Amino acid sequence: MVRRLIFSASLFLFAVFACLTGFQAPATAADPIKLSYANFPPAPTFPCVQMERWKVEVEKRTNGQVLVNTFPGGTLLEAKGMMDGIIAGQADIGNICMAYQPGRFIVTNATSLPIGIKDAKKGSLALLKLYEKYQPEEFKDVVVLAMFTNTPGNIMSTKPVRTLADLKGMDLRSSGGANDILKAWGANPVGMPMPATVEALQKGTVKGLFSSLEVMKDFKFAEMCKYVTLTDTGIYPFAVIMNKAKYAALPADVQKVFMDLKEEQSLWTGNYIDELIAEANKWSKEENKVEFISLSADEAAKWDALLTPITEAWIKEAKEKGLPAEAIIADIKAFLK
Ligand code: DTR
Repeated sequence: MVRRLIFSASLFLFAVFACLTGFQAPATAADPIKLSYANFPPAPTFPCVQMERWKVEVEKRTNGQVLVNTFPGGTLLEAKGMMDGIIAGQADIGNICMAYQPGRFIVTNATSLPIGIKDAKKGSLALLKLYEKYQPEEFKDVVVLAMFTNTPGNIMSTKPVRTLADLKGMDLRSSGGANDILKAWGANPVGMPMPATVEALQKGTVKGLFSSLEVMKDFKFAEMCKYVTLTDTGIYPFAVIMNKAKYAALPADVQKVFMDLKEEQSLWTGNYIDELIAEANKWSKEENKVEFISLSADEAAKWDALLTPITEAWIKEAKEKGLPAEAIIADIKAFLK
């Protein structure tokens, strides 16, 4: 009787302790570690496809010790609140587009300057290497699980753009570093995250957008934008980040799975989007009769010349913030090789 009383009392005390301290019993196979993963664009788009691929790989490589619940379409956190939401623990893992907060991610956003990133595979690797070399302060409250870029930007529009004169004053949706590129060409950049673009195009608030061409298919922009002007410049950098305390609480073998996946996932995503572009272009041309416009050599030279001051301005600004700006640019170019 006394023993039973002592047993019940200890159980009660343990329950109180558990409630007060948030103590969690170690996960067993029957009781896996559950992680939430938030993403801002709709499920079929490439940032969410890479999220599902990561989930599958993690669940497989941890033998079911980890379960990842994915939340596409901004259902848990939306684009601009992603970074702070992950730091605050509103979701365990999240995917951010760094261009949506240009002042916050100065080092990694240097990859969005017009400095010759021509495909997402090389871009993604250069971005990840840049991050690892400089370990920018702005990531100190999270753990980076992957980094990748999209392919270079092109103009998708409802009216043809063949010359700088056609582009003058045209309202085009873009974000971050891409805004500077459009401004330099004389267009009027209208900043908003990608998911907001569908409505802006439908309402006519913008006459097109500047981004990677897979969105012609994934967001069905080809149904409204019947012209593509090939400019092939300016990528957007992305990062997959995890809440620091949640990561620290993971068993060492799970942490190893995550770290071993970092570069592989970054390259997988770069490769995936590179391949997606060919498919989207075919769909745009064949199913939606989109005209693809190549600039003449003379015209392209004029467009390129207008972009030189953008990198110079970034170097000046980054130096004022105490960053080794020239070394950052030189490193990105070296990592691309
Ligand atoms: N180009 C950036 C990023 C981007 C490119 N494709 C997608 C698809 C879904 C979300 C973001 C992006 C942008 O324009 O926002």
